[in-house]
Amino acid sequence: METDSIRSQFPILDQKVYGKPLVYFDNAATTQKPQSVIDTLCRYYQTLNSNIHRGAHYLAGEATEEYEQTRRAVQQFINARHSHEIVFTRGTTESINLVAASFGQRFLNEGDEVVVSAMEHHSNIVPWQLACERQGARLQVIPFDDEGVLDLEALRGLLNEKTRIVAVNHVSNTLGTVNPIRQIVDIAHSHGIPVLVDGAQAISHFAVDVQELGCDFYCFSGHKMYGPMGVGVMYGREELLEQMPPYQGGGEMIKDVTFERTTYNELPFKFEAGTPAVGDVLGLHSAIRFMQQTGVDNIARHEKELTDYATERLLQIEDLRIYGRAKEKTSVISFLVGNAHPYDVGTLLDKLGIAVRTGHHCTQPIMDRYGIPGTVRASFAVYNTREEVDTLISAIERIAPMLA
Ligand code: C6P
Repeated sequence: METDSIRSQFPILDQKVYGKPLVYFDNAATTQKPQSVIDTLCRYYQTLNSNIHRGAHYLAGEATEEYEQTRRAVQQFINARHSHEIVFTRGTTESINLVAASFGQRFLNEGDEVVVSAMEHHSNIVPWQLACERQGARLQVIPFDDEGVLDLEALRGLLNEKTRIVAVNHVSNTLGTVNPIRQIVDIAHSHGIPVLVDGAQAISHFAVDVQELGCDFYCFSGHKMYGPMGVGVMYGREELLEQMPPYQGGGEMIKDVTFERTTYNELPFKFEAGTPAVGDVLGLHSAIRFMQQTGVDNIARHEKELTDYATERLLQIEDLRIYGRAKEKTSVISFLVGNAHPYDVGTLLDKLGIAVRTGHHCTQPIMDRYGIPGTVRASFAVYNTREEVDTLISAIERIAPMLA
């Protein structure tokens, strides 16, 4: 894989900030977009813009066709059994809220339990807390060890006849840990309990096969996989989606409306109320094409090499600690240097042209687990290079004494 030819597809990378070449290491927050995705958005608004599924005219027909083609592309990309198991949302957050609200309404009752892990993003905690509050259910939490590995024995101990669902991330956005989803699914399914996977940080890093994982729901965002903001996916198994009530009411999700009674549309439309982000959905199709053309396995290999290299070099810096040392991890490195506040490190790195994220990364329970206020987080994508890692290392070596 030629990193130069990949980088040349991302116009935003070719610029200076504060007079320094941009080193973009905030890919877990959002990835940059290749020209092909940007072109698709322009083409949609220049030649295709119209509302889908309803117009009797040419543009509406073409836009609908491309929208539904994207659904089939997503189905193939994650190997779902049916395209109607793919529901378009605004992103991971909306996907999880949809499941928590709808599944919660249908299956959660007083005294029931929902299991999440201690390394979840707030998006996979708060929607479940809201659902539990509404239904009188309780949240149970799977702990993780110092390295950032989930305690599966504890999970086994938490499951009982009151547990209705297990909701865990595939990859932690703070620790980088890749969780053993197949194993978690086997444990939960042996009790007849469904599993939701937050795939926000997995989908751009390695191949995801929902049938192989065996999960019941899989949620992700387009903007973290080289696609546009404003579009995401909720994959759900047909059998469960059929039993769940609509999340939002409005146009498109109905079959018949009278003041006495409304009947709902079939899957997936039952869960897609109102006008969707058609252009962004088409942009997601281009992002999938970009990943397939680059090769998902090539992306995984490149990012692993970069992460191993960066980890090794970072650990050579005096008094630098990495949070998240699981054997199975993706290209996220959270760290602290000496007693420097992460925000100060991030601000100084920014002035040197290096974009990282600092803070709790919407995972406050992880920070509480380690007793720290936050971390500095560098996260890599397919277009990042060893030279950029070297720039980061020299920058930290330069600023660490200033902050000691
Ligand atoms: N994490 C980060 O910098 P949305 O905002 O809906 O696209 O994704 C939410 C979300 C859910 N789960 C995980 C594991 C995530 O990492 C995120 C988003 C970003 O880490 C923004 S806080």
